[in-house]
Amino acid sequence: MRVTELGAAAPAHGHGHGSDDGHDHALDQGHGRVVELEEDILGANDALAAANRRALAEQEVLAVNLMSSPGSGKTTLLVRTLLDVGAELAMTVVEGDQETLLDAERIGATGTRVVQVNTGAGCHLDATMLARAMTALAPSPGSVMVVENVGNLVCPALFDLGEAARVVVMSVTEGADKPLKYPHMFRTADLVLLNKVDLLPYVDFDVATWTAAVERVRPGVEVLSVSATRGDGLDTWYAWLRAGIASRRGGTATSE
Ligand SMILES: Nc1nc2c(ncn2[C@@H]2O[C@H](COP(=O)(O)OP(=O)(O)OP(=O)(O)O)[C@@H](O)[C@H]2O)c(=O)[nH]1
Ligand SMILES: [Mg+2]
Repeated sequence: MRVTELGAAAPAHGHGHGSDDGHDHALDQGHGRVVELEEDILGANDALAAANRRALAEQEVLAVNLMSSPGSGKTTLLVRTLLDVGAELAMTVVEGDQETLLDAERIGATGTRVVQVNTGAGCHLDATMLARAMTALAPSPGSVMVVENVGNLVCPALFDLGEAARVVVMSVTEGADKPLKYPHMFRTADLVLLNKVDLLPYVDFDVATWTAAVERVRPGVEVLSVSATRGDGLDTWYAWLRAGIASRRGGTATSE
């Protein structure tokens, strides 16, 4: 059977993190003003993200942008992380969701300081939202601030928040082809976590195929297999966080 392929008519436009992506699905040659507006929005966001990045660097706060499709296990991983190393790393959390305080309540139950940002119809956090959350949270110098973005494998990738690192979570129930189908999310990742590996015996998910797909989209990126519920791989994830905050603190070792 022949498959007809229709690509985006106009080139995508850049945003922070040095990628070449944009909301190109809305663009075509008959919508020049839409292109301009989009560039304005992304340009304004990038300027604010740069200000956030400067402020976070000055305060020696490590900001980690945690992204995935809905339900991959971001909050579950965070809750477990906070219980295990939250005090050691002085962690705070910004929760992004379209509606509800549900995730913030799960985080708050661990005793961690958390701010919930509701985006309403919006599909991602942006740099303005993070700036407001940073003011409300006032993370302490030398701490780790994790930002759980809105569950969405597309839009959050396009908006730089001023984070120091991007962590993409994918779970084994989503299908090994997803890095190829949603490349923008993986293309700017600093770390990719494969979650729910406890379910591997029960799902049709080929880890080698998935790993090759990640490598094709983001060559050389660090990949970790984890189970937020069973605990697999979490020590390596915590070591990654410790190394990140140690370098942010100017190379001094963190307390164990
Ligand atoms: N078996 C298994 N289930 C998991 C694991 N991690 C998370 N889950 C389950 O997956 C479901 C979704 O987890 P959440 O942590 O809410 O996912 P999320 O990415 O925060 O979801 P959104 O915030 O809605 O995008 C819950 O039922 C979790 O218990 C895991 O490692 N193994
Ligand atoms: Mg969540």
